[in-house]
Amino acid sequence: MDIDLDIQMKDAVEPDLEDQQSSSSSESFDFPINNVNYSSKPVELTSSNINQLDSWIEQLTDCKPLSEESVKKLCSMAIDVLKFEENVQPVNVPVTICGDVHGQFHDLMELFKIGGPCPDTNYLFMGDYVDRGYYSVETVSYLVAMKIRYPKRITILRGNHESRQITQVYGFYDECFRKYGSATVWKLFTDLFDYFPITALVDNKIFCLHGGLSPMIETIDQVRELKRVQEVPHEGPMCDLLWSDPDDRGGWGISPRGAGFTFGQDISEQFNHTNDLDLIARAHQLVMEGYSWSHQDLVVTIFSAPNYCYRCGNQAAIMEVDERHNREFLQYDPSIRPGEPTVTRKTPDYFL
Ligand SMILES: [Mn+2]
Repeated sequence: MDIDLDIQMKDAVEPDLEDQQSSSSSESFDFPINNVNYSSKPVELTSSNINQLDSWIEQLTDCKPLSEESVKKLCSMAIDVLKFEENVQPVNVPVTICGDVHGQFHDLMELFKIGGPCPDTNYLFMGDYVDRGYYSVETVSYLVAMKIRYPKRITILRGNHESRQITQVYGFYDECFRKYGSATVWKLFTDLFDYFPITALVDNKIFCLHGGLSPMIETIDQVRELKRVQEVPHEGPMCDLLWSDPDDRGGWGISPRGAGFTFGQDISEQFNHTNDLDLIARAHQLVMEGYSWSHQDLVVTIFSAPNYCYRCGNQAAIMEVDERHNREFLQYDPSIRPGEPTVTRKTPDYFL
């Protein structure tokens, strides 16, 4: 049984609209303009940048957040890497493909233990790094730092939670405010999210993205033409790629999430045939075993947050794809989180 605890778009939209009507203090966001420049090349890392990144990574490995000043540098360096990536970022095998992480930092460390350390193992993450868990700041800082440090070894796609609107409702905004005392770090990261690639293509055969297909997209080339450097829109092809879900019913359906669509096996068959694909790999839905096949193995869902929200009791999984395109799933359970109260359903002694 698949349980879907992910959110509905309308849940996120309504409080925000109310805020804007009832309060004059709501911030106005200046969205960066689409200034992706494919003509020049990313700057090479200097040895001082490498030292800086290594010390940030070391600090973050201990789950200690970076200073606001460091986050500012980190995000600026990350834009200089990510703006050169494509809407459909090419990725080579071997690679280990991962789903939602949602701020569960200690489980992310467990993921790297199970899958092997980066950069020895190549990684492709399919979005939703923030919200829900207690350590969105550390999680996204760590993954972004690794991306800059090892840009050819790790790919980080955008999920529907890498958005200004969603993070204001589901935890990341509040966590930034709590840990830094202002919204500055949240603003830096959400401005950075606009540059994240929205899909990846593994060896021209596995199409990877957070959500799913769009009725407005028939070919992968159409994804390449999108202007991605913007807040995740409420509708349209970019929204659908980050929000849609596969469904047992055929054709396109209205999504209960209030954004994106559901798509049936006929849609997946057509898309994979048109684009000469073996597989669509996506995340976005909680699946109890950590991975789940649909549409007669044309679509796989991967979810990498064990015991999601610290209460769902699910396993997590990652999918290794080797040089010969063999796939292997590695499943794992939640890590121990030191210093945190463990929630227990045991009856307190005083009731006995
Ligand atoms: Mn999602």
